Amino acid sequence: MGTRVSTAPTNSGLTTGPIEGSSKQYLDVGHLRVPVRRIHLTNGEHLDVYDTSGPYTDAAADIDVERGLPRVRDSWARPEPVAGASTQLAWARAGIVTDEMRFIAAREGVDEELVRSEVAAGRAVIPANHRHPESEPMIIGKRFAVKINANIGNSAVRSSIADEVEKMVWATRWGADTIMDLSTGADIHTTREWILRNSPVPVGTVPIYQALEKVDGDPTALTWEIYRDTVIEQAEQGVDYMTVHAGVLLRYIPLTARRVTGIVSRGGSIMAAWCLAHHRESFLYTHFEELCEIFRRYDITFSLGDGLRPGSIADANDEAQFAELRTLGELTRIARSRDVQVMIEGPGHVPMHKIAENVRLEEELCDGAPFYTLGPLATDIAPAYDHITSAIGAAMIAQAGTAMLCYVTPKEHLGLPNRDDVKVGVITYKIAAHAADLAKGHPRAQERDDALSRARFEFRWVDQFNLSLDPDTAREYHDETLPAEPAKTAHFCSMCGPKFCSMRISADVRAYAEENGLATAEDIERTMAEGMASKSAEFARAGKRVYVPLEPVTGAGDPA
Ligand code: IRN
Ligand code: FE2
Repeated sequence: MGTRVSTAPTNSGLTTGPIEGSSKQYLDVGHLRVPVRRIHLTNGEHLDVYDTSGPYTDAAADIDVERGLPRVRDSWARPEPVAGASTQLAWARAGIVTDEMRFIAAREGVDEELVRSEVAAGRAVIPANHRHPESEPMIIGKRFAVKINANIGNSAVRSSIADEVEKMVWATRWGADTIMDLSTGADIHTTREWILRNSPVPVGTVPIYQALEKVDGDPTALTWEIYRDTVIEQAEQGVDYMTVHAGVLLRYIPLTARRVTGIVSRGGSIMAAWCLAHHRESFLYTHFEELCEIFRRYDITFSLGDGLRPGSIADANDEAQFAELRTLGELTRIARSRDVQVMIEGPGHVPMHKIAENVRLEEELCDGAPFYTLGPLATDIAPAYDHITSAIGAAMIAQAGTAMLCYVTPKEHLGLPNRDDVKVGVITYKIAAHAADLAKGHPRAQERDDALSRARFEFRWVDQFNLSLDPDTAREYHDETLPAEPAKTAHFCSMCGPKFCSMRISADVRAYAEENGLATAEDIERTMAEGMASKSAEFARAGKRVYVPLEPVTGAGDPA
């Protein structure tokens, strides 16, 4: 096992090198090089999967954090502005297929025209600031693979800048489609600069957080001018999408008074404090058109914030939440009329029976703009397991049409996530997103399930590990009880032991059927039944123990 590199940071402090069993490949699409992760199987086959990890998993890449990633998009064609707008939305509406759209079509395995028409209709967005040429374009929309976002960033207890870059590299290694830098505290500008110059995925921010730093944490001291200048500062650096809590209106704030958990959104609470202190309408709302002009110049995508999202099961789907959503719909129309791309942020904490209503209303009120939700947590009773409580809601809401899921880590509500928490959060959300892709019939989703199932049925253990979302942990769990190399080809694992492996019994049944020339479905069924009956008799004879004592693996092949 000398090839295990995926968890070892290199000298630069970054985790580089291929994921176990995979190599980085590029598909040549005209002058575009579209990355895929090729998983190599022991039977000579391979499977190419969507790859978010950028050059970091390319064994041949020469990574230098100080220099940043190659500015790939700089050499791509930039179409002429359409009526003054150089945005993917403007181009899509004018019938132009951009290089970004072409790249995305190849990545997703869909037609270019689907990409263009969904962007033109506002049902999908491509967050790609002109000033972030290092990024590999991706699309967020319900007709495409469900995406996940990982939040990184320090709070008052700060880590070093290199640590923040490593968090981004680490999150995208495991499959984060975008990352949001939610840093607060010192060095916010420099941290973001390093992340952007080294990020192969779109980067999002919440500019109100930095604006608040500039007024020493006093929300009432915020002004439109301070906020605007912060947005421009971040736009110049290349931030691809920004959360703007412009739907928190003065008159909605009283609607939260009787809630169990009030306003839980950071940005929402900052804006509510400002509105109440000045008794004026939010400057984000009153200056929204000016904001659109800035966003249009760089092609920044709005992520209209859910400042009034429910923070508990009790508050789900209440008046405050849906009043804000209606305003987000109004703002969506304003942004789109200026050729600015928009997605809509959603909850939060919602019990399962109230999830579908969220998607239905969002699509109706916001004219089909992509929905981007934070979970939602399907119950409040499991702190320390909120990656799971939220992945339940996330899978359901994604199946119902949500385009991107903001991950939740096991530390949610408890503390700042560490490296392991980030990985667990990302993998958990990949599961939710992929489960939804399968349910929605995304063209390529099932390929990987089928490949893994075949490997499992044929006892190709190494292939089973490598096809999984987290090969390292799968291998580690297997090796905990059967560490010897021959166990990697054994026709059982320690869960059922050699005698009671159902996969092996069915393989035996198939072999028996073949040898005896039994070919019809009925024959096979009868043979299966006989096989099962004989195994059941064997089970009874053996003393009806479900857990059999472990037997040491003695040699290669089938030891039983
Ligand atoms: C996603 C959906 N709803 C909220 N989010 C994310 O939560 C958003 O994208 C950003 O990362 C974070 C903003 O949190 P506050 O400021 O709304 O608490
Ligand atoms: Fe919460």
